[in-house]
Amino acid sequence: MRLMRIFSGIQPSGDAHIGNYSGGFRQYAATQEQGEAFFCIVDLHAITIDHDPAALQEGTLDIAAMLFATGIDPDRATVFVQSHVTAHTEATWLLSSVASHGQLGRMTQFKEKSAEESFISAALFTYPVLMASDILLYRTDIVPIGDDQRQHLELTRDIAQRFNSRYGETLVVPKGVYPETGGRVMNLQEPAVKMSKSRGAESGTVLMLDPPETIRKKLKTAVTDSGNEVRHDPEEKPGISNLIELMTVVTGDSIKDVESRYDGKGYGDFKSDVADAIVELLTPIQPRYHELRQDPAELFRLLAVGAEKARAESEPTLTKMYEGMGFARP
Ligand code: AQP
Repeated sequence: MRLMRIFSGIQPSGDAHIGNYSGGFRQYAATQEQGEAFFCIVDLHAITIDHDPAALQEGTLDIAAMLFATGIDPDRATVFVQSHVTAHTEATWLLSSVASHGQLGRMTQFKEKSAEESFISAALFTYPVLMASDILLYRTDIVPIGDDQRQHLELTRDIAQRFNSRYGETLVVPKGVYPETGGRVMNLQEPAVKMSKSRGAESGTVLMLDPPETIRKKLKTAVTDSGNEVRHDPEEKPGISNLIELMTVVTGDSIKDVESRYDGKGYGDFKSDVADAIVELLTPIQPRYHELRQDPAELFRLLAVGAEKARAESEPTLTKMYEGMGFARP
């Protein structure tokens, strides 16, 4: 019987934050237990907006170390770098022919990012097709991701279905897996803006490598709402609701548990407890990260093993795509 296939990607585009933990790292560690998992450091995605060439390699190793530090087992899951497996860029060209230009133009992330850039690259526009290739090449069943990627995952499903209906059953149509809470962690200073590596107030972005005192300060100064009641109501209380969700992400408790524990207690105590819970979560992760990160040769070795497995798994799908589309193969 075929094992369930899991695939997800993360960009080496800056310092990983607690939002990435919520939608990414913790879901990767959990889903690797469920089947054959592939986790990809999507460096080709990181060049869609202005990037610093000197930082790309370092950022790639940073993310590799963070993946292993947060619990990815290299003997169980395949961790690799996107640009090491050329099938991804090849498949992107093939799938571009079944991706709708109009649908790509409706992608919220494209609209938001292009509004901020002085130079809008064609790659920023076609990025979701590369993401579809990443996922579809591995015959993926489930994609653990944050809520911000929901629209791109729907596009991936549309692309797969269109390919299959034009060229015969070739691609597996994947499902997105989203966290029950913390699917979209917001910036602590701007509760209407998603916490992000490259955007939003730095003082409202909790980094995976922040020292405890920085985390405490960021939580203490987090924007809250009128009143003093710890209640989850994203419409009326976006600030406190975000902190409640963060608490559930780092402790595993439900929203109801958190609300009843803080019934009658007020924002001050709650914020300081959220900070403590985050510090407790990150305390074992940070030294593991630093140990792994100081040995780039070992990280490159693990990534080479991953790339070899990824090449072997993706090549047959690419071949089937070429054949289905009628190419004369060598
Ligand atoms: N705020 C968030 N809440 C929950 N999940 C999030 N993710 C990102 N931000 C949040 C999830 O993390 C995984 C890896 O993200 P990514 O680096 O590939 O993509 P991104 O969405 O572009 O992340 P950033 O941090 O916002 O980066 P920049 O600023 O470079 O665009 C994905 O599963 C994502 O959903």
